[in-house]
Amino acid sequence: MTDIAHLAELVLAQDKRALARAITIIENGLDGARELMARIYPETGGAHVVGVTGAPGVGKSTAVDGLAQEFRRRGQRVGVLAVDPSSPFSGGAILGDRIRMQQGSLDPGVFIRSLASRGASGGLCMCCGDAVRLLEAAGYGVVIIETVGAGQGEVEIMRYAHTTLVVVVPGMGDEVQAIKAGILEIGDVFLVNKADLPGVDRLVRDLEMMLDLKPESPWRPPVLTAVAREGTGMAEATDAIERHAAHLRASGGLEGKRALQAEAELMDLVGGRLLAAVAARARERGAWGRACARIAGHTSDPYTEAERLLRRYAAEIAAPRRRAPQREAARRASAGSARQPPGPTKRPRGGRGRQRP
Ligand SMILES: Nc1nc2c(ncn2[C@@H]2O[C@H](COP(=O)(O)OP(=O)(O)OP(=O)(O)O)[C@@H](O)[C@H]2O)c(=O)[nH]1
Ligand SMILES: [Mg+2]
Repeated sequence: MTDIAHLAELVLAQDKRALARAITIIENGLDGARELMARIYPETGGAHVVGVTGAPGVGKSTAVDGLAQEFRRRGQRVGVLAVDPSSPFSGGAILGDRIRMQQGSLDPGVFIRSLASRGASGGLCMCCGDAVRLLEAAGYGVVIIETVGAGQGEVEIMRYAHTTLVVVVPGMGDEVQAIKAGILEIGDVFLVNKADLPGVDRLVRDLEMMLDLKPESPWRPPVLTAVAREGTGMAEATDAIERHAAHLRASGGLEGKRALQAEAELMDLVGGRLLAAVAARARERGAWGRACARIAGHTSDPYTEAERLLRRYAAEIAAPRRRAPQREAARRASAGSARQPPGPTKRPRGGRGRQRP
């Protein structure tokens, strides 16, 4: 048995240390990451994934701790992922989170892990999705992802969530911030935290009013209040998450979300690899540089150049083995003499033969 196969078995056997090691492997894109995911994949898809987002300092970690404890009381095993999409140097903040959430982490039914944000665009999100799957494989029925509301990264991470809980606090101009950051669009449940501070009623009213303006839908996001630091409001928030999960199951929304997620992931993977392969080949032959020069020199436009590169190299990538020996033979034959290679070489489908782009 390979080391990865053994590791996958340990993860499935709910071994926490193996789980931590497995997440490190996928987080850093180490050898074996793909094999690991392939091995555990059949055992994934079982968790309800809750995304918790909101501006810095609104009490997300405190609330996540409270929610995790509440889900534990209800017999669930809970996995928590803390992701900071905005900064690759989030060690300090994450460490703070670890300490704050320690109460939860002493419980063997809770697994807490921070995911560093690094790598090229898309890398982080694949890693987040894979971390969720590892937690599912290890039998966590609820996975909570905490992420700072920081725009694009947050929205991408939220594509893994089935229920998105948006945390807001009074007195931060959140009313306006809320609309700006587009949280009204992503929130399935709104939690007005720090309800011990003034301005709570007003914020709740404003949020309700903004929700009234949205087109009617079968799920009306509830607006709840909490004092997460004291643990109040956590049971109600957990109720709301469970109600939303039941709504998704009953309405077929869960399948819809899964399909969208699969689509987005496949797009990322195919798109990323296709780009890498086309760019590598085109660079190797100088075509990439020539295309860039033509665009920069205004003798051609980016659309034309992109189309040209795709026609030439995507077709070649699609069927490299079938054509390669033929072309090699033709090249050898023509290298020895001034003669044209015998007969036309088969042209790539949709491409323009041997013309150099
Ligand atoms: N007054 C009050 N303070 C709270 C409440 N909940 C959390 N806090 C405090 O708010 C501060 C931030 O809490 P966190 O849970 O770390 O907030 P966060 O949103 O996770 O912060 P980042 O992850 O850094 O964005 C801490 O000092 C908490 O003690 C609350 O209900 N009332
Ligand atoms: Mg936090």
